[in-house]
Amino acid sequence: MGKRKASGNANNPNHDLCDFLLELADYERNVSKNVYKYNAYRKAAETLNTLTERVKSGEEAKKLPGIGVKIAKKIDEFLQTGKLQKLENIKKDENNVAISLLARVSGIGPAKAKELVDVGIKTLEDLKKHQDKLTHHQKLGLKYFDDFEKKIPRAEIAQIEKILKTAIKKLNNSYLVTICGSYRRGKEESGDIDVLVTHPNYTSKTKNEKKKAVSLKTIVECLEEKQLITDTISLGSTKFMGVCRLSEDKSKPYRRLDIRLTFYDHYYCAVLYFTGSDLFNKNVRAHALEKKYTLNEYALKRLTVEGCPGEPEKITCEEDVFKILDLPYKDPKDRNM
Ligand code: DTP
Repeated sequence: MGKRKASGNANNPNHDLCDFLLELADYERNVSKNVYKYNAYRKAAETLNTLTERVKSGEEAKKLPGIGVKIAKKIDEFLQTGKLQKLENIKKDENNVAISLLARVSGIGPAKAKELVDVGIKTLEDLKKHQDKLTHHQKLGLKYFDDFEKKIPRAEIAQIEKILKTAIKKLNNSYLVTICGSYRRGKEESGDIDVLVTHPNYTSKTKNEKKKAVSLKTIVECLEEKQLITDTISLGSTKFMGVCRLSEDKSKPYRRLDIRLTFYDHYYCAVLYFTGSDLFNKNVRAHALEKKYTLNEYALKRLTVEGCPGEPEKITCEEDVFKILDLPYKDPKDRNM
């Protein structure tokens, strides 16, 4: 999962407003641990990110989804003064700044960041001197800190996609491979690369012996051989977390890469989930509940009268989920909210 949620659109006429909202969101997640406010600021930033015109006042912004009285007031303050006192105050506290910085390291969450700051580890330099306090993941996060902060241009993911698909299909032509996340939503830049893989013979009903023919480890080894995967953060039977780089160009940054192997009968729910955006997912899930269904990354299930999930619906494409939930199909590029 991507760490930093930048506005992601350099041509966005409300770029500075999105940035301050995302800084507030980061603060709420990392320091206050208020997920509700974190989501609210992110939603407001996403709304502003979709506009083609500059917002002229808080009053005008208030008419948009996800922007209430309090955020509108902050927008007015920023438009009038070029800054936000609340953020200035937050930045005055060096522990807040340190927690926010350390939480940007891949593998370090808000709790670990606070724990480190509490024992006086406040900078990346401090972290480098205390690597004994870090897990394997966090050490890699530190090693590649600068690279992981860089957004991945769409064209580079397209190159990686080609290498991945060619290599995996060479192992077995029936593998299905989809790069999800913001790339699938058509964004020009992404924070990381989220890959889903399945095989028609690999279903939740497949017998264990047959399942062995489909192996994430084999896929990872093959991509290591191709010199695409450079580091492994973790490798289980269904999830790989690691690092990749285009090998032909050593000036290219190292990138965070996740590969998930899912059952064929779960694949399209997984594709829907990992395409996001997370706010879009939350809206679909809420709608599903209204329709007496429960939806997650594995399945869509009707709720019984007692409110328990029943048998999974047969899902053979993303459209099936929309149809069953009585929602008009949304192209991935329209799921940015
Ligand atoms: P980025 O460009 O920053 O990587 P992203 O690909 O949308 O943006 P992630 O890589 O963090 O975001 O996650 C991939 C998708 O997984 C995301 O779009 C939706 C889903 N997802 C992740 N976390 C959640 C969550 N908490 N709730 C719902 N969906 C989620």
